[in-house]
Amino acid sequence: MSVLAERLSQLAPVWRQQYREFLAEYGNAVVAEIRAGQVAGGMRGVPALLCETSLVIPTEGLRIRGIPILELEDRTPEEIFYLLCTGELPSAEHRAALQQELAQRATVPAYVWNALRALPSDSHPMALLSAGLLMMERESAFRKAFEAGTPRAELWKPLLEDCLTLLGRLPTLAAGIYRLRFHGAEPNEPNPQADWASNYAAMLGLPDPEGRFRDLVRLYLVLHSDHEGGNVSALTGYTVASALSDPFYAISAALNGLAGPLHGLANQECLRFLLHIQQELGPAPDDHQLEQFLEQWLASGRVIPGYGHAVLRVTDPRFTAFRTFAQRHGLQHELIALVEQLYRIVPTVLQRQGKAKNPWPNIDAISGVLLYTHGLREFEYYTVLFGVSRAMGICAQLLVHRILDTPIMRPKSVTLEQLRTMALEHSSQPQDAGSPA
Ligand code: HAX
Repeated sequence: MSVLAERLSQLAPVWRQQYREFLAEYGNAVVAEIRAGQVAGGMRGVPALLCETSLVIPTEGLRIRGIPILELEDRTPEEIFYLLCTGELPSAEHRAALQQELAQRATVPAYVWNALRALPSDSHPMALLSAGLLMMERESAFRKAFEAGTPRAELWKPLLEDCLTLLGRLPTLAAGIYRLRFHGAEPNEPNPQADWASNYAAMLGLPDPEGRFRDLVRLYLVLHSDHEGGNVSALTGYTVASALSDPFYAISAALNGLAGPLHGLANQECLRFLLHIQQELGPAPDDHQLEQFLEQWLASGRVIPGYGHAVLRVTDPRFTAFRTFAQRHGLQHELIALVEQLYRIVPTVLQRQGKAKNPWPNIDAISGVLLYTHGLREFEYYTVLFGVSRAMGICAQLLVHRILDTPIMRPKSVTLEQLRTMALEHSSQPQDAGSPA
C-alpha cells in the first residue's frame, strides 16, 4: 500500500464524519447572497465550492493547507503533494517513499509515444499533453474498480492509484513532448532513483552544469501546484470527476482549460510582451520611454500581461518567490532587468488608468523569463510545465472530494429572462436591516 493510501485510510473516516456532521448541523444555513451580475458573470466571488487543499487570501496570497506559500518555497513537489492530500507535511521517510512510488511509475507506454509522433508537428504542446494523458485512460484503476462494483466509500483508493500513476508519468510525458515537438529528438528515459523535479529537469535535456535549472524547475513545480478550486482548470477537473469519470479524463479536461490565454497560457503571453517591448524600445529602455509605451499599450485596449488578478489584491507571493530566486542566484539578464523595471512602473500606470482592481504582478510576470534565461526558450511550452505542477493540486482536490463522497456537480442554470424575473421579484421584497441598499 502506498504511504499516502496508508495515511489517508486513517484520515478518511475522520473527514467523512466531520463532513456528515457539518451537513446535518448547517446543511440548510444561508451563507451568502448572490447578485444577478454574479450569475451572469462567471460566478465571480460566489462561495459555491468546497476546496480543502488551498486558499487564496486576497490580501496575502496562496496558502496550501493553511501554510503560506513562501514558507513552502524550499520544499520538494513530493512534500507538497503529500501536504495537499493529507494536510500534513511528510516525514523524511514518507517523502522518500512517495518519491520512489512516483519514480517507479515514470515510464510512459510506447503506444503513447507512437500516437504523439503521428500528430502534426504544429500541434500545441498543451494539446499533446492532454491527448497523451487521455490515451492512458485505458489503464485506469478507478474505472475498473467502478465497473467491478466497488462501493463508493472505497473508490478514493483506486482514484489515488490513478493519480500516482498519472503524476509519476507526467514529467516523462511532458519532457518527451518538449523533445519531440521542438527538437525532433526522442524522449529521454526517466531515472528510477531521481526525485520528481530532478527527473523532469534532466529529461528535458537542457545543459545544466550547476544544477540551477533543476532548482528552478523544483521551485516552479512547488509554486504552481494549487490555487483553490474555482479557477478554470480546477473547476473543470472537479466537474468532470464528479460524474465519476476517472482522473485521466478529469486531468486531461483540466489541462484543456489551463491552455486558455486568460488562465495558464498567460505566462507565454507575458514573455511575448517582454520581447515585444525590447523589439520596440531596444534592450534597455529608460523609465520614461517604458511608461509612455505602457500608456499607449493600454490606450489601444490591451491588457498588461502578468499584472492583475481575479482574487489577489497584493503582489503575488509566488512572484516574490521567483524574484528572490533570481536575486539569490545573482541572475544578470536584460530581460530580468526589464521585469524589475516593469515592477517599478506598471502598478502606477495601472492605478492611474483606474480600471484594474489589482495593479500588482501575478506569478506570470516573472516565471517565463526565468525559464527563458535558463535556455528553455520555446515559450509555447511554458504552460506544459504549469500543467505538470497543477495536476498535483487538482489530483489532491479530486481525492478529497472522493473521500468525502461529494455528489455530482449540478448547479441550476437560468435564462436571462428568468434572471430578470428573479431580480425584479427580489428587489420588490422588503430588505432586512443587514442587506445592502
Ligand atoms: N492590464 C490592463 N487592464 C487590466 C489588467 C491589466 N493587467 N488587469 C485588469 N484590467 C482591466 C480589466 O481588463 C477590466 O477592464 P474592463 O472593465 O474594460 O473589462 C478591469 O481592469 C477590471 O478587471 P479586474 O476586475 O481587475 O480583473 P478581472 O478579475 O476581470 O481579470 C485578469 C483578472 C487576471 C484576467 C486580468 O487582470 C488580466 O487580464 N490580466 C492580464 C493577464 C494575466 O496576467 N493573466 C494571468 C492571471 C494569473 C493566472 O490565472 N494565471 O493562470
